[in-house]
Amino acid sequence: MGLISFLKDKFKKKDAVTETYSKGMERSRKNFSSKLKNLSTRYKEVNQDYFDELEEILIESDVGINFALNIIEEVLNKSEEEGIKDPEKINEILVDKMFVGYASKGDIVNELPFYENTPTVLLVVGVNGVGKTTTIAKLAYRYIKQGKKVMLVAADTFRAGATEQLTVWAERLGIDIATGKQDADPASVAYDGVKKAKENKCDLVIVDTAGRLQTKANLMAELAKIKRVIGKEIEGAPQETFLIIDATTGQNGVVQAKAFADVTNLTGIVITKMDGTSKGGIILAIRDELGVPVRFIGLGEKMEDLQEFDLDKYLYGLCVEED
Ligand SMILES: Nc1nc2c(ncn2[C@@H]2O[C@H](COP(=O)(O)OP(=O)(O)OP(=O)(O)O)[C@@H](O)[C@H]2O)c(=O)[nH]1
Ligand SMILES: [Mg+2]
Repeated sequence: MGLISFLKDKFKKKDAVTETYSKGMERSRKNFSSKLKNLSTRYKEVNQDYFDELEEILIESDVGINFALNIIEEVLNKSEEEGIKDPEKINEILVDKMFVGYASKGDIVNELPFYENTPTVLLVVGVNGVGKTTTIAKLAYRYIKQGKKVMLVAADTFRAGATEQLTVWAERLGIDIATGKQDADPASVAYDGVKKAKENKCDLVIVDTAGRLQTKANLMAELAKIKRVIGKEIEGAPQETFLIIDATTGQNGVVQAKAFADVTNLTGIVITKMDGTSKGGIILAIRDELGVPVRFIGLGEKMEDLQEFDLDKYLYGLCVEED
C-alpha cells in the first residue's frame, strides 16, 4: 500500500489535531493535490512529459529545486525498474519519496526536553514579522496546559513596542515576564531573566529576540553573546534555539534559514502561517537544505493552531484529497 492510501485510512476518522492540519493546509492541498490529480487524469501512461510536469508541480509548491530534482529522479528510477506506468501509482510513489526525503534527513523530534532541577531555556530567533512573539505565546500556552511553570523574557529591546507586546501575552497567560529598557543590551536582559527563572524554579523560559536583519557578523556576535551569558547562569543552556520561518515567504524563507544556520546552532524550526500559503512545500525544502527538524507548525492564529510537526499529518494535509 502506498502512503496516500495509508494516510487516507489512518485519518479516516480525524482527531482534533488532524482537523487543524487539514484546515490549515487547505490552500496548499487544493493547489498541490488537485494538480496531481489533474495530471494523472490527463495521461494514460507516464512518459518524460509526465515527469517534467510532475517536477514543475513540485517546484511550484516550494519544495526547492534540489529536492524536486532528487525526488523525480527516484520516482523515475523506480518506475523504470518496476515497469510502473500508471500515473496514479506514480503519484503514490511520489508521496512515499517525499516522506522518505524528510525522514531520512535527520532526527525527528518535537516536544521540548525538561529537566529535574534546571529550567529549559528556549531562545527564539528569526527576522521581522515572521511570528516570533505570537509563537512564543502559543508555545507558552501549550506547556502551561501541560502543567509546566513557564516564564517569558523580552530580549527584543530594539523594536519599539516589542516588550509591551510580549507583556500583554504574559498577562493574558498569567505568567511572569522579565523585561529591560528600550535599547538595553539584549544579553543583559536575557541574563537577568534566566537568573530569575532559575530562582523561581521555572520549568521553561522562552527568550524573545529582535527580528532585525543585520550583517551576519553582527547577528552572530549578538546571538553568541546572548547564548554565552545564558550558559553562565545555567550550564548547557540555552538547550534549544528555534528559528521561526514564515511559510508565505517561500524560497526566501529557505535563504533566511541558511543564514541563521550559518551563524548559530539551531535545534529546531517552527514554520508559521501555513494557513496563509498555497505552497506548503517549504518544510521539505528547509529540511533538505539544513537537516534541522521542524518542531512545530503554525496552522492559524488561534492558540491551538500551533501544533507539533507530524510528518504523516503534514503529508496528509498537503497531498490527500478528501472525498
Ligand atoms: N494566519 C496566521 N497568522 C500568524 C501565524 N503565526 C503568526 N501569525 C501572525 O503574524 C503576525 C506577526 O506576528 P508576530 O508574532 O508579531 O511576529 P514577530 O516575528 O514577533 O514580529 P517582530 O517582533 O516585528 O519581529 C501577527 O499578526 C500574528 O497573528 C499563523 O500560524 N497563522
Ligand atoms: Mg516580536
